[in-house]
Amino acid sequence: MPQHHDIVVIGAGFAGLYAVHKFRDELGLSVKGFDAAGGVGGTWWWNRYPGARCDIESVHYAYSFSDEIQKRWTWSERFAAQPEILAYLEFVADTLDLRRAFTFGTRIASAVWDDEDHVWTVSTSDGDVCTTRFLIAASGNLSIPKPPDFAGLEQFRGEVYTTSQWPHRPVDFTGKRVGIIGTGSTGIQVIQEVAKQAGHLTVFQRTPNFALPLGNESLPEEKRRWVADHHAEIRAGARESFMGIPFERPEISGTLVPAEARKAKYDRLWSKGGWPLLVSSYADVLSSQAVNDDVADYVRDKIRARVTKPGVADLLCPTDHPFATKRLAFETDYFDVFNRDNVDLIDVRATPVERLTEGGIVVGGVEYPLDVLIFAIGFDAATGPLVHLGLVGRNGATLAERWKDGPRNYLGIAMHDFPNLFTITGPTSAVALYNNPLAIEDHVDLATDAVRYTLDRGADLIEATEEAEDHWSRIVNGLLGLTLFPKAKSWYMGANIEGKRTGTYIFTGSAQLYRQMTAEMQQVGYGGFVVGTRKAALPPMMKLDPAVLGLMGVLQGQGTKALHDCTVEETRALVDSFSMLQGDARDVEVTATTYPTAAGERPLRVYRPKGRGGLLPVVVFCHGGGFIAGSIDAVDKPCRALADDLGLVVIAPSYRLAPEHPFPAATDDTFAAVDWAARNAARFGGDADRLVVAGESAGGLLAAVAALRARDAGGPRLAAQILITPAIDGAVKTASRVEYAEGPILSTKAAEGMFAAYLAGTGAEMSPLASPVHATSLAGLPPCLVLSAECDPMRDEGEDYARRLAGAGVEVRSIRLDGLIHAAFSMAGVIPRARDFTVEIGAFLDDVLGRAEPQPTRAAGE
Ligand code: NA7
Repeated sequence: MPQHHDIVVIGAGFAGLYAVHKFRDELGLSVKGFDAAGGVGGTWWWNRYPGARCDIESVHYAYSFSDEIQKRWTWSERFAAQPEILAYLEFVADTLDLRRAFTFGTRIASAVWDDEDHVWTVSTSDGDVCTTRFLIAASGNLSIPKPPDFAGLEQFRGEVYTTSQWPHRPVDFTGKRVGIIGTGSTGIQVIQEVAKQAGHLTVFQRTPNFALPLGNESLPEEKRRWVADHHAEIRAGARESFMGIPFERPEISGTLVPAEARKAKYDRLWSKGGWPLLVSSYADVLSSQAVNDDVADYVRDKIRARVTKPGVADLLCPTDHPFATKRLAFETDYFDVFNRDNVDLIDVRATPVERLTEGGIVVGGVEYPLDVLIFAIGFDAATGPLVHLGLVGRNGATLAERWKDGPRNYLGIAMHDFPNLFTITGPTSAVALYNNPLAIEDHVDLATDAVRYTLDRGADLIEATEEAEDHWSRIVNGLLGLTLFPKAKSWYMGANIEGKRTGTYIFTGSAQLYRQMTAEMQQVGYGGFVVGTRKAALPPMMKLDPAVLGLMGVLQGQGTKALHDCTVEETRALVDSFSMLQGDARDVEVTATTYPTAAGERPLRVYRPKGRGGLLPVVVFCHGGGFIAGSIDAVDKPCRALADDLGLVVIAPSYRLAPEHPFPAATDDTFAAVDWAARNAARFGGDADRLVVAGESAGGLLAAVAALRARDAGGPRLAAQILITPAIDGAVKTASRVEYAEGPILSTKAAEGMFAAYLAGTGAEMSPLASPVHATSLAGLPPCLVLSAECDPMRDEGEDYARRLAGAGVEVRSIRLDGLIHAAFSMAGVIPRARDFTVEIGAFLDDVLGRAEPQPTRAAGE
């Protein structure tokens, strides 16, 4: 009988070591580990090449789970070199007595799922077989080297080294002619070192990379101790940051920042060394081509300033991919190396390597004689390490087959048909853009909790559903599509390996967002998994449009306060700041004027598309902001777009806000604006016979009330009403107010607080002017379009109101937009599907007004 374990862990790097500790020492399960290496350390056991060093600061590139370990270990440099990181992992393994769980020097040959007994049968390269209930693949992301496939490789008589399989003895390059292929992070590190020793170094470069100064320094003894003693303080907030390191927060966008201010910021961040230029500059550096170009130009200027050999500087300047869309590299004297007489740079993009000979490399018919050849050509990243495990799931499923079009899984950690398997830092999980030790802890914690959850329920099986995989694929693909990453041929995209399918291999939302999604999945009882025979419904966030998730990630990265925690002033500032999310302002005619209210004249803007003759329909648009915030400034761009897209005269009134001006100030003002529009539309080429009242959110309620008031006052005559994600009834309890109680963006608590501020002390709760649901009858109201968003706490009340209108004989169209959220309508700059609102409004107006204006097309991908 093969030996049986509760848990088999594959890999003894950061992930495998922590996994053994968690499952064995915390859950008390029987755990067996395997690693092909001769000891612990994973990546840091294998990658022993000269110059191998981590580019995350030492204090952050470490476990966080044990205060004792952090305090007992001190780091000698700001960025630790490979021997020190390996020593750290050996120290951790000894401290926690982890080595005894492992068999080293042993590869996993296969792991086959038994669907009757619900166990995995694991076979090793030694021919040993064991069974396990749960399988933990802690096999890393960058552990399968890309094989060199150069013609004539076997003929080369010199020494050949691969950086990730470096010998355990020192390699001496003194006086030798060395060639290096590969200028990624690894190549850049090794080139810096070898150039100083080799007789001559030839670098064969296919793609120049963006490399930033590392800013390494050795830490004096007292600083080392101080860092160890203060690690908790130093790392505080790490998990709430984009990358798992508490860097300075970026500004939300670089697009509106003047050039001098941008340059000053880049200078400051550059001088810090490491990642800040990317992560602390602008949140849209990886999504806005213009912002990215700006940073890229800055880096290229820095490279040109360093490299003195004519022509070489140009060759070293990356131009074929946006900044940071290939993994950023970090350097100390990489660019200076090319000023040395013993270093040559050969461009193998213009003329690829032809072949190897006995004595060198031939490029473009020229032979470069070499004694030593070093390959730094990268890895079959993300999927490679898992595909190589020989996993066979239910009904003979293999990953090679399943993933031939790119990886497919749930949260990057689990797969349908591969039950009881957890892939730590698996493809599409938050890892490539996240501080790996923290990613690993997060994923191992999740796997441990999943196993505990399963066993606590007396179950022996946990498995992701196909539906969950579908949603996860939609999300990670959508998130990737919002970025510039697809513009690079990188391992992030699976594009570095010939024949590998290019696609979504990484999670490009922030690590913080990923953590929120996994936490929600746990909160709803392993939503998207089958545990035993029980299938739990998908977590609400899984339904969100990817662009909404991307926005959430950006707002989290800004440290944006939840609306319900904001003061009135903070709410106003936040709502105004959302205008940053609205994209470019359309070029339309804008007239700023005023309209009379009971409290005097108030500002109002009229928008009219350019170049359109004749009378146009008129839409009075009431902005949102929960009665306490919002302004005609904040809604300027959506009004311009409405006018331009749909050929409308759009009139946006400012109205008095609570709490300074509670009910009925806002409804009185907006109704006065409708009246003004009816009387003044013609001045702006508007057709008063085609007058429509519209509004978003609180503005939706004001629009609905204005329609009611117009009916009861006998005018103005309205042709239609358009309610966009309207907040209709302050007091109502609906399912959507429970399901989306936390938002995104608008929480139920925030909405209730805003409505309470509007009605404060007026006792108007049951007044039809506070909410039209209190009207005795809704009959006789103009045709109504209600646009609701699936993931909006206000969704149901808008849809319920549409049903009530229909019940009263009003012509109603009610459309729910899947995956969208409250306020999405006015976030077109970051949520492409915001355009769906405009499309629906255009179609509705066509029908009720009998117009035939050109319509915008739907957002791409819809
Ligand atoms: P990378 O980043 O994949 O870099 C590999 C380098 O090797 C890159 O410059 C490649 O050029 C080059 N390469 C690969 N194949 C060839 C061929 N056939 N001819 C010429 N040049 C070639 O791997 P690294 O090891 O540097 O870094 C991996 C990760 O380790 C890094 O991202 C960090 O997370 C740590 P290409 O760009 O494909 O033109």
